[in-house]
Amino acid sequence: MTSQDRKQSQRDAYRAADPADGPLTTDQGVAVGHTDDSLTAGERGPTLLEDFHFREKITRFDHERIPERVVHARGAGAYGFFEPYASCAEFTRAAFLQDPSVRTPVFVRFSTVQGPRGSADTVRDVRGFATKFYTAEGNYDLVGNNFPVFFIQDGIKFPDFVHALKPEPHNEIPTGASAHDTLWDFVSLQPETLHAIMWLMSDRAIPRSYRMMQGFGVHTFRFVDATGRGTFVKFHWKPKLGAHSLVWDEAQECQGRDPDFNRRDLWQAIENGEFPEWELGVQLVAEEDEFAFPYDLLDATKIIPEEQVPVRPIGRMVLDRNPDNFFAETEQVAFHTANLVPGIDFTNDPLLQARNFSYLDTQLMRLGGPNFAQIPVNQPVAPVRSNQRDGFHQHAIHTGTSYTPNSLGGGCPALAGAEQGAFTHLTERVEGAKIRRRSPGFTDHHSQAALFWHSMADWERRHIVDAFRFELGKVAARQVRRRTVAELAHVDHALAAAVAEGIGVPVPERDPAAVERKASSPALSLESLRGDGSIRTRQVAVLVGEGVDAAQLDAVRVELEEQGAVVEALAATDGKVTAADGNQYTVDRALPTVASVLYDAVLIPGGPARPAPWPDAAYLRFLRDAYRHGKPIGALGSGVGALSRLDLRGLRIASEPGRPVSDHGVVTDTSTGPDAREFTRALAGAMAAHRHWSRPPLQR
Ligand code: HDE
Repeated sequence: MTSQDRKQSQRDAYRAADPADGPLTTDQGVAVGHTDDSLTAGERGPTLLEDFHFREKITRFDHERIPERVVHARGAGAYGFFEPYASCAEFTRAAFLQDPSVRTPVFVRFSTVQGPRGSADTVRDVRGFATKFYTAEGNYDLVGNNFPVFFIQDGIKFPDFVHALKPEPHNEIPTGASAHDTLWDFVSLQPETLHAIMWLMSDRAIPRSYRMMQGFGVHTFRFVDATGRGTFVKFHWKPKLGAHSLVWDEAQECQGRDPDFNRRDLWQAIENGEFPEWELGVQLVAEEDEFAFPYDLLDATKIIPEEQVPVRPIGRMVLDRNPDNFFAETEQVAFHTANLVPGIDFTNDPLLQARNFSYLDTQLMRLGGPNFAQIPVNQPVAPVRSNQRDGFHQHAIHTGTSYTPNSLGGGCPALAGAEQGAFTHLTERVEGAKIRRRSPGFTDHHSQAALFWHSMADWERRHIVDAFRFELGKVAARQVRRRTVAELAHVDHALAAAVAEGIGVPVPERDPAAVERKASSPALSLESLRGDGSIRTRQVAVLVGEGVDAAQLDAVRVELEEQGAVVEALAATDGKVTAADGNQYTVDRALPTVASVLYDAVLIPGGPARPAPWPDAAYLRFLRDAYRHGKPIGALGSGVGALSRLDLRGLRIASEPGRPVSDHGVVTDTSTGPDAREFTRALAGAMAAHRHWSRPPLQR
C-alpha cells in the first residue's frame, strides 16, 4: 500500500456513514422519523425536556463553531502529492526526498492573515502557503508564506505586530485591511518591518490566484545528511503557471463581486482537472559559509538573492483533490513548524524558535485539547506508538502500559535506533551569555528593502507608490504618515518623494546612504515569473448578443479551449441569443451576475447585426474595466467597431480583414470568415502575457 493509499484509507475510516444507506439517526444511531416538530405537551403546549432528539440537534448546533485561527483565519485547502526529481541524499537523509518513484501525499492550506474567517479573499495581505507532507517517517510541515521575508526578526514582537495589524480595538475596523493607523504607527517605529512592507505594497499582496503565487519557507532551515552534516537551506515554491497578480482597483471590486475569488478559483480548477503545480527549489549554503553574507542568515527579514545562490529544483507538488468537508479538513488542519522529519532541522532564527512554541500551543486551544493529531487530516501515515494518553477527544483505545521503561509491556514500544530512522537533532555547539540583544548582523533594515525596490519593473514601482499612497492616505495621524515617509527615504528618495506628494506631507531629506543602494535582483520582479507561457485556466468573457457570428466565434472558442482557457458567453440575460445563422447560441451567464474583474480577458465577437448589443452602460463598463486593468481585449469583425466606443487613441487597430493587429494587448481583426487562426494566436499571446501595463490611458 502506498502512502497515498494509506492516507486515503485513513480518511475513509473516518468518513461519515453514507446518507443513502439508511435513515436519519441521532448521534447514538437511533433512527429518527420526525425532525420538523419538537415534542410538546399538546399541540399548543410547552416543549418537553425529554425530547432528546431536539436537545441533541440544538446542542450540536450551538457548538458548531470553534475558535478561528488568531491569524490566517481565512483559508482554502487541497490534497495532492509531492515527488522528488532525484535523490537529495547528498544533502539530506529525509526519506521523502530520496526516490523519484515515491509520491508523498500532501495537504496544502492557503490563507490571508489579517481578516477573520468570513473576510474577502482579495485583500492586500500576505498569503499563507502551508504544506503538510505525510511522509513515511512522519509528518513534515513547511509552514510558509508567499513573501520570502517576514515583518519582524524576533518572535517576541509577534503579538505587537499582529495587534497593530488587526482591526483597531475600539471599533474592529478595518476588516481584512492594513490601511489603518495602528499598523502604520508600528511600521514607522519598527524599521525592521520595511522590507516585508515593500512586498506588502507590491502586487505580490494581491495574487490573481493561489495557483499563481510563489511560496517560501522564509527562515533558513537545515538539511542534515546521513553522516550528520548540516547544510543551510531556504525553500522556494514556484508555480508552473507563473506568478500573476491583480491590480488594486480590481482587487477591491472583487471583494464585493466575489469575496470567494481565490477560494473559488482553486476549487474550480481542481474540479475541472486543471491541477495546480509547483516546483520545490532550494538554496543551499554550506555550514562554513554561514558568515559569507553581509546580513545574518538567521534574520528572517532577509533573502539570499537568487543571483548569488541559485535556486536548485528538487521536486514538484501537484494538488489534485478538493477536500470533502471544509470544516473537517481545511479548518481542522493543524500545522506546526516543529513537525520535522529526520534530515531537516532548525536554525537558531529567533522568529522560527518562537514559532516552534506557538503552533502547538495554539492548536491546544483551537482544537480543544491534545489529541488533534488523531483528526484524519492531521494523522500521519507513519504508525503512531506513543505513551501519550487520555485527554479531551481521545479516539484511540489504548491497551497495555504507558511508560518507558517497562517490563510488564514487554519493554514496548522500544526506542528507535538510527537504523529505524530515529530523529536526531543536529549537534551544534552553543555558548554565550544569557542576554536580550539582537546580533549585530540584524541591524541593516534598508539595504534589502532598496534591493526589492530597484528590482521592480516601472509598472511594479508605480503600483507600489499607489499602494503606499492608498494605505497612508487612510492614516489619520499625520505624524505617522510623516514618520513612515522618512523611513522610505532610507530606501529610495524618489519613492519617498512620490509617496509624500500623494499624501500631503513634506518630502523628507535625502539619505546619502540610500543613494548608494542601487543593487537589484531581477528574480524578484513578476516580470521574471511569467511561467510556462500557457493560457491554461485563464477566464475569457465573450460579450455575445443577438446576431452574433457563431461560426466565427466557435472557431476562436474551440482553439482557446484547446489551449486550456475557460471561455464563457455573457449576454444581457441568461438563456440563448439568436445567432446570425438563425441558430440559438447558449449564454453561460447573465451580465448582471458577473463583472469584468472576474475574468482575465474579454472578446467582442463579430456579427452582421449591431456590433454592440448590450445595454450601453453595462457593456461599456465591462470593457472599460478590462482596459484599465490591463487585460487582453480581442475584437473580431464588427466587434472592432464596438471597441471604438472606448475611444482608444494611441492604439493601433486593425483595418484590413485577415491582418490582425495586436497592440498593448488589444487584438483586433476585421475579418468576418470562420478562419480566425491568426487572430486567436495573437489573442492567446496577449493572454499569456497576463496584463499590459503600459497602455495609453482611456480618453473618456
Ligand atoms: Fe504563523 N501562526 N506565526 N507565521 N502562520 C499561525 O498557527 C506565529 C510566521 C503561518 O494554514 C498560528 O495554527 C508566531 C511566519 C501560516 O493553518 C499561530 C510567529 C510565517 C499560518 C502562529 C509567526 C508564518 C500561520 C495561528 C512569529 C511564514 C497558517 C493558527 C514568531 C514563514 C497555517 C495556527 C494554516 C499560523 C504563530 C510568524 C506562516 C498563532 C508566534 C514568519 C502560513 O500559531
